Amino acid sequence: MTNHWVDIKNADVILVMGGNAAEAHPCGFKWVVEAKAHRGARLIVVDPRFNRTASVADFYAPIRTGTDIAFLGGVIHYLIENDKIQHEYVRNYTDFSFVIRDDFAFADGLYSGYDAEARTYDKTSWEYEIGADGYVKTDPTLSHPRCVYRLLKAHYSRYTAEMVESICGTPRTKFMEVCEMLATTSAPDKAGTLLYALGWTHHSVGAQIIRAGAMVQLLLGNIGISGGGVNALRGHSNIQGLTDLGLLSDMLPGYMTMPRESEQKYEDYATARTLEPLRPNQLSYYKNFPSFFVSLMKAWWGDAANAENDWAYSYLPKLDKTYDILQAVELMNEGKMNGYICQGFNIIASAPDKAKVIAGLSKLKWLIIMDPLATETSEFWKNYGPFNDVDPAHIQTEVFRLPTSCFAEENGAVVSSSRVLQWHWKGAEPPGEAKSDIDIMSGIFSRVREMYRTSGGAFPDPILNLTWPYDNPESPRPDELAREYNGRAIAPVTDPSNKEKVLVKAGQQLAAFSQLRADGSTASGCWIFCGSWTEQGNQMARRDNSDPTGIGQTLGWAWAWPENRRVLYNRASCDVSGRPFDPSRKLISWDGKAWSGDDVPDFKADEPPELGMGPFIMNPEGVARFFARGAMNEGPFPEHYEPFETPLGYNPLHPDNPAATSNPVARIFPSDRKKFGKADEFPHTATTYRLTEHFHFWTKHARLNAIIQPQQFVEIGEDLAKSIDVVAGDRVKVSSKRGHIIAVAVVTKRIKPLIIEGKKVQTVGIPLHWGFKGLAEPGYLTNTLTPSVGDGNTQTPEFKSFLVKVEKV
Ligand SMILES: Nc1nc2c(c(=O)[nH]1)N[C@H]1C(S)=C(S)[C@@H](COP(=O)(O)OP(=O)(O)OC[C@H]3O[C@@H](n4cnc5c(=O)[nH]c(N)nc54)[C@H](O)[C@@H]3O)O[C@H]1N2
Ligand SMILES: Nc1nc2c(c(=O)[nH]1)N[C@H]1C(S)=C(S)[C@@H](COP(=O)(O)OP(=O)(O)OC[C@H]3O[C@@H](n4cnc5c(=O)[nH]c(N)nc54)[C@H](O)[C@@H]3O)O[C@H]1N2
Ligand SMILES: [Mo]
Repeated sequence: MTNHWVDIKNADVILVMGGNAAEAHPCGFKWVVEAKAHRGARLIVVDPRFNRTASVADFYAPIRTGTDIAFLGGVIHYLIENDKIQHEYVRNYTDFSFVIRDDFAFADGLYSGYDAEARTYDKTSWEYEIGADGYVKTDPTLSHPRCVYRLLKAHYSRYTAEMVESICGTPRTKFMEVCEMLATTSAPDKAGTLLYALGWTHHSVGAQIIRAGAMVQLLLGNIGISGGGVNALRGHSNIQGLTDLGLLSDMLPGYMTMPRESEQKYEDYATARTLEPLRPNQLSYYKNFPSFFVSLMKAWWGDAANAENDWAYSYLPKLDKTYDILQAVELMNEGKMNGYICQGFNIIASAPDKAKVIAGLSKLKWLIIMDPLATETSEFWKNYGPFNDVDPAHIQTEVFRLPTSCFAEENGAVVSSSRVLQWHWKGAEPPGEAKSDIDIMSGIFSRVREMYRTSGGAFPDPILNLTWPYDNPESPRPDELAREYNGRAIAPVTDPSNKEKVLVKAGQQLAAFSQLRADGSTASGCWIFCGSWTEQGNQMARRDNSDPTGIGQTLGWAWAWPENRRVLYNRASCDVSGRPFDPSRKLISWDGKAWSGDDVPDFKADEPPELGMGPFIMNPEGVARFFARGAMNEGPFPEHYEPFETPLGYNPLHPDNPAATSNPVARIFPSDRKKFGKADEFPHTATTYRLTEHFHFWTKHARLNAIIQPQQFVEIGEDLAKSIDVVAGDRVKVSSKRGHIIAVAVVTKRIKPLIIEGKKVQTVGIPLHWGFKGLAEPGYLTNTLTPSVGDGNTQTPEFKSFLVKVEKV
């Protein structure tokens, strides 16, 4: 979240799109209820189903799955055409006036530089024009034909309300009403927030949907302000912590990216990430990248990481490709992977195309399961009749089950969607032989290291030299790890402008990431967590809930990264001269000498506004981008592409170019290409989702949850039910190109057919919680049905839009 949970109560308009917050985030959703009750906020839901959030909304608009870019592109078009933009904001805080290179182009649904064979773009032309002074050229009059404003306006001119209706199936009048409500927040004293989750991410164009949402918020001046923001409501209770700590395979802690194969030299790696300002007097905070990176290497390898060996850069793997889940399953199937560790991961239940996952696991030599429960994955090799129809005689994979504890049986911190790190204390001892994940990983590590020590290996240095400074090496304590993430001074840390002045003594905990150094004098396991465990102790354990101005800025409650800041980009809540756009929702302001207020300024604390530094200090431009330059793989502006399984078979925006039907850069493995279904065989569009009563595949092991939601079902609309002669309670077979499930039909008014390009399209709703282990009635894994195709940027699977057929059984 750019903002935080409590701040939702400050919004005037709340758009829930691509998520079902009342169902999947019922505790956080109370702040939506607060906003409605105390501010008269209006809640809008745009969803293929009239879901539980819609049932308490002021306005609901239906949409076909996988078409949110068309909808949001239509909103952008509406805001520009009707002049409903926060002018002062976009003029000063975005790239509206920046001039783009003249070889940049968009035609037939593709941007300049496309390589159809490799399914990638050469992004060279997606860049600014640079002037003789080395800075981006701008045209503050916005009349230059290649300034970002003009390109943006031209790009979305095709996204008319008629086009939105035809692609999304959203009736034009409903679409217009959503636009009008959102547009009210373009006033400087109005705030609108955007809450999304998987209804946006689980698509082959997921990352671009989120960008489109962010662009709407920028036009409205809704980013950096209280009651605004682009707010990802995260999933598992500590999934935010997982990404923060770099547990995605292409990330290092603190969102530093892993080196690529082309970056064999440290210098190349660091230069590409150490960003110098692109406009005069901009901060470009990533110019400090080496401080973050070197401190990480010192935390990991201590004295073995030094200036002479480029901070042990050679120890880091250099990625030849992204090793995400789809890639892992593909490598298993190709016979290129020997073993796999599922730590808190029920892969046959949660990854797409179950048959492919089972085939992959069956080729492994070994599989380790670290989990408190006996998951489906741990018994993937057992025959469970129709629910898991495998032949154990043909599976030789050796499966090891290592029972773990749960968070309630451990001390530690959980990072919430608000970026708040909150410490908790164990409430019980783990049962039986269960051990914590830390103990299991430490046990494996110490044994592997011993084997390297005694028998050698191809490259023992990174293992043998790893810093392991814990009191009990077999069982590091959470507080020891937390202190290490924060970081400490190895040698005295001095003031750069006065080398005599010592800021932190050797051995002391650091107070903030501004104290990190690139000369090896500091160590920090995760630079964005710097400040969470200081010389003053554990900041995550703070429990002061005072809220001086009543807008929910409880800076004394736990600790938020970065630097205890609660609203990111909060400099943008003030006008150019440093006065809040809306004094009633003030976060910070310029008092003539410094920035201060009820949040930690996201800015250089003493930078006078008149010097013109932009509020988006992490960008070398200092402003926010409508034009994504090299960042996104599909192109600088989001464009609508159809889901890989499209009910239409073409892209209504580019009917004559098959290359632009679906995301031209989404990753598809050759073996998956033949596993896409077509609308003539599988006419209905399906989506998968969660229910409040269950948490994924684990609560079916808990008696009370199994009682309140005992049996697998699918939801279909009355119109579809009638056409296949099904009444509520009948059993139906839902098939896709990849397999089928059988479940009870819930016939509902909450899902209606949509008219897409003049054709009736039905939506089928499939909850995901069932499986063949646990106390609920055994069921099929929903992911028997879903396709294996990854988003063009994140490789997230297209779980939310695929084609099925429904029949009565
Ligand atoms: N009770 C409970 N709570 C949970 C979880 C759980 O299992 N149980 N899981 C947690 C996890 S890990 C996560 S990631 C979050 C997920 O939180 P959510 O994303 O809110 O959950 P979902 O139910 O997967 O999907 C949300 C909505 O997206 C809609 N949708 C589907 N396709 C589209 C589309 O193309 N466009 C739009 N606009 N909407 C679409 C669906 O109809 C559904 O209403 O929930 C977390 N909270
Ligand atoms: N079709 C479809 N597929 C989906 C989704 C969808 O919406 N539709 N949603 C996707 C999303 S957002 C997610 S997050 C994934 C979820 O996919 P998974 O993460 O694979 O699903 P969970 O059931 O949450 O599995 C987590 C496991 O962790 C175990 N666990 C709990 N606490 C601990 C612990 O402290 N240590 C260890 N080692 N294990 C623990 C639980 O017992 C459980 O078995 O599914 C994805 N798959
Ligand atoms: Mo999730």
